[in-house]
Amino acid sequence: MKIGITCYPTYGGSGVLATELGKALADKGHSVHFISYALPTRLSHFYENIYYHEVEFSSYPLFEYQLYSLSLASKMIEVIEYENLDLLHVHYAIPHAVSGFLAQQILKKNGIDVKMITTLHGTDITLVGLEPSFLPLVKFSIEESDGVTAVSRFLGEKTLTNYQINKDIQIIHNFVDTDVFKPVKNENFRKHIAPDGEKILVHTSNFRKVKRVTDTIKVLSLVKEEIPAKLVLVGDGPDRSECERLARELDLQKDVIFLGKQDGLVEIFGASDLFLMPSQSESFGLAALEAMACGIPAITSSVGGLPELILHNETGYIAEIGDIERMAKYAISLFKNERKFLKFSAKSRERAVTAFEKSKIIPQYEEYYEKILNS
Ligand code: GMT
Repeated sequence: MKIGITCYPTYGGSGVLATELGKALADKGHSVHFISYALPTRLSHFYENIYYHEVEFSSYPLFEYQLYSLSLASKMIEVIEYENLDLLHVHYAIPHAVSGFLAQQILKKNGIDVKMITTLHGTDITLVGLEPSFLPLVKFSIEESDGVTAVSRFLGEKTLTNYQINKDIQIIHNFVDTDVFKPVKNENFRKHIAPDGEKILVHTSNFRKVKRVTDTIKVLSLVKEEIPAKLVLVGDGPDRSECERLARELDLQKDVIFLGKQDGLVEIFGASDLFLMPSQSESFGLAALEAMACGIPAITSSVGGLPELILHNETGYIAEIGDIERMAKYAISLFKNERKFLKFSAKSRERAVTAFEKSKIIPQYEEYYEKILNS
């Protein structure tokens, strides 16, 4: 199959998922054409069957703002026509599904009928998409997509109710490559971060408000009242300065290590004990899944699709949004009981392998592609 994939190329779950999907499909012999404004972060080296088409920005004195959605639609048309694509799969509704729809309509006039599948990832439905100016566009583009998938049951249901849409939405959970994300021991990094054997909490995100990264620092502060611990923060984004300010205010600047954006997540998880995801809203929690595959239990908020991933009291714990005390209590209970911690760690890995391994989820996408192409 020849598939066009459009996603955000930046540090974020939807782009990561789309890129991993493209890589997995290419491994299975499909031709995958990424169409985006930059090379997706996880396309770090050459992969057979993967092609990249960069959206060019046209600058003209009259255009005070970049016309990205239109440039994207133009590039989609060009690639679909030239490469003879069977299918366009867009990730994150805004603006990708709208650009895709436009491309489809224009191609139809040239006698080319290409199907479009939209995968809904999270804030495209739960936050940005609900802004009054975007809502009609999101609703329209979902209704007009030939197929729609959502990354959790929660997100599928939210889409139908929030946008009053009557459509079949296929639920396909996030996945992880458990041959890549696996338990490893990174003693060097552990010693570097925690020279006195402190426990290591870890969080990775794009530091947006919705991630509540400051909560991870507050949790660390409470954990430290009972157990020596450090917090490793991976990623960057608008809330990073606020986090740095809070770490200084709580006198934790030596205990909170800001690594910024990093590719080597497996190595970082290999030196970590516990993953924190205290999000305000989280449609699935791909980063938590990747940590679990590395044998790292996760403590998360109880929002969105997280209960579809985390087995409370088995692979980690779930607490109410903002319940810092409870999250800290859970962390301390795991750190104080080595047997329980090891059990949670093994169960986390097992859950990643049995329920969300790449080889189980990719065929679901392939079957869905076939279904839409034959519809
Ligand atoms: O924030 C988003 O909705 C965008 C997206 C991203 O690019 O960071 O994240 C979402 O997609 C991931 C992959 O499907 C999910 O695992 C994340 O839970 C989801 N993030 C949120 O819902 C906040």
